[in-house]
Amino acid sequence: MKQMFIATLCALALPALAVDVTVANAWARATVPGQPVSGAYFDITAKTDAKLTKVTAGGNVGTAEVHEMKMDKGMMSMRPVAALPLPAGKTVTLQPNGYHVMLMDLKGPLKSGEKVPLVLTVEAGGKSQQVKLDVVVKGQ
Ligand SMILES: [Cu+2]
Repeated sequence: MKQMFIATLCALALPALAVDVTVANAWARATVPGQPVSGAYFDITAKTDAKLTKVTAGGNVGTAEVHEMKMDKGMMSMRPVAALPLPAGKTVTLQPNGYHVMLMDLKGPLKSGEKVPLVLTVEAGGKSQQVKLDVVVKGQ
């Protein structure tokens, strides 16, 4: 346990990594009481080839996953993706009916105007970097 703690500190003490990532237009969909899931969306651009490998969320969100929507035998279905590719210089848009961040195990409603903190893990060249942002909750 102690070793793990030290390893974490060392990771944080590393100089800023080369992954240059920009996130814009972040929002999440408001929910009604009792609704267990929602989605978060944003535009993400990496300067070098990278991939989004993990998302964690705070606030009322229990679990967050990167999902993709796909047509499967004529039906739209979604599934978690292990890594979302971020080609160098190309803006990847997470949106309803496309790639999205699934917000699950909600502990309470996401209310319009509130903010949900997200931490994105972006990997490039064997290194990873965390990007923190707040997504604004918007009405249905
Ligand atoms: Cu989903």
